[in-house]
Amino acid sequence: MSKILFVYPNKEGYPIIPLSISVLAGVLKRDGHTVDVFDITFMLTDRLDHNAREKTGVVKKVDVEKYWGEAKKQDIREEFKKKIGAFNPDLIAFSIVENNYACARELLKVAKQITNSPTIVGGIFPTVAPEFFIQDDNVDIICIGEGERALLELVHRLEHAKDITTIQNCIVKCNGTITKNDVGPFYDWEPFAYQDWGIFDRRHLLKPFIGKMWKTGFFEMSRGCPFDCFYCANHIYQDMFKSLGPYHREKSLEYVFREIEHMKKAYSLELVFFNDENFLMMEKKRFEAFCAQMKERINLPFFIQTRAESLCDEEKVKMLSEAGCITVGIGVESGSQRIRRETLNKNTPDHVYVKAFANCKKYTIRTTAYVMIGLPFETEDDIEETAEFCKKIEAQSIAISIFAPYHGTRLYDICVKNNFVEDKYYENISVNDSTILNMPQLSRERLEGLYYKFNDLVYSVS
Ligand code: B12
Repeated sequence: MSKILFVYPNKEGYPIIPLSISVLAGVLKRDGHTVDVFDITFMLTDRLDHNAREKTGVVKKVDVEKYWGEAKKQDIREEFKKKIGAFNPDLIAFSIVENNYACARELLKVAKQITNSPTIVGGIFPTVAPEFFIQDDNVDIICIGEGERALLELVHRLEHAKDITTIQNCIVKCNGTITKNDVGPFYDWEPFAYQDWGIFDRRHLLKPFIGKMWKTGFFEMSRGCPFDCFYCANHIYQDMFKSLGPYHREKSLEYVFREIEHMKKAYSLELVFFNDENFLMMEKKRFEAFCAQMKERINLPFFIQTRAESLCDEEKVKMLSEAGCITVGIGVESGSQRIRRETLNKNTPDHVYVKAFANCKKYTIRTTAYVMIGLPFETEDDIEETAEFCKKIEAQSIAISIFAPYHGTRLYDICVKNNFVEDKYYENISVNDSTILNMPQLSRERLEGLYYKFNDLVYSVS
């Protein structure tokens, strides 16, 4: 049996157990392997992400230091060396989103300096931009798309000293040659495996919400999204995997509830968060069964994220509320219909948002409007329109972000074409309170001002 060390280069420091690692670790453990994680979350002095959330009013102020502990600066490279020395892994596995890539790159260097263990990278950034990793001598294998089958196969072949160059979903560098394999079938959650939270610091489970900390667990009921919004990387997935069937797939409800029941008991959960990109995109029968079982088997408050279109049916919203849903996150993105249609390719009309938010209000489900500002071609007037729109729909809270052009999105190409950014990797891609875009119609200073003022614009009485 093998020892696999995951690396979570969570440089923004917001405590969260990433589903990617917890799912992969669970699958490996079920197969009898030993798994651990090197997680930098609590080694940082700056909780960039949380601080921005508090400052913009996304979360109410809570004494997070009391629960997450005083942030103590640690030498991350040294800690990583110690971890590798103590665990002596057979494989080092990095999970990478674009804004933690710079940190991952440094740690990949450290890994190669002190061990001969192979390194594998996976996650959204290696999937949409494998070229960065093909060039990096510290990376041996790149996983494209889902990792469950690929990792199990790789670990098995390494263990039995078999050829690793032909594993589906993998780009493998071996003796100076690079082998790019095709993508294999989607993972179908079979056989059943629990996520593994045991390898993570328990402080990750504490989430601030309405002024208190809640023991929160993250779960998935489905994967994938069929839409083609220009700020999202989904179209790449749809394209890359189109030979395999529809990218959006659902996990069996029995498996979903078996896992939540187990985790609720093991970790005394108080709140459940569903990670699904568009939660309510399911057939009526499944939805009804979900609501009934959520109440009977779990009986905990829960959060979902879904498109406004799926909240227009009043009966459905009522059932959702009765099942225990206390907050719905809805992607409003921009209050300007022109920006939504032309820049974001999200053509949801205003009246759909109005109806969706009104339905939630009627059945006392708290609403969070996800909003982006600093979008390509956006003007100050558009941002004011967004604030007005949030007021109109009576969003109870606003999660505001400054737009970042991630690789793999159509907006990335649009930004490069219009010289708003260069075609390269920006280490500060997600800086919370600023932008990497250089746009003639909206200065950085003005944008930052609007970012911190946004909640006041919406909630101040005029
Ligand atoms: C839910 C979600 C969140 C949740 C995460 C909650 C949690 N506990 O995980 C929250 C809201 C916290 C969040 C935060 C952020 N998110 Co987010 N998020 C998503 C979303 C909608 C689903 C992700 C998910 O859970 N998928 C299910 C899991 C099982 O799949 P997975 O993560 O892809 O992992 C699989 C494979 O990628 C692969 N894999 C992953 N790692 C590894 C490692 C190895 C070694 C191997 C072999 C394979 C492998 O195997 C896994 C299992 O099959 C995606 C959209 C999407 N299509 O992915 C965006 C997405 C991942 N997020 C995105 C972004 C930008 C962010 C933030 C940076 C935003 C911000 N500035 O705060 C942060 C970063 C947080 C972090 N530290 O990683 C972007 C990433 C863009 C990019 N190119 O990097 C995405 C793709 C959305 C988009 N705009 O297109 N996010």
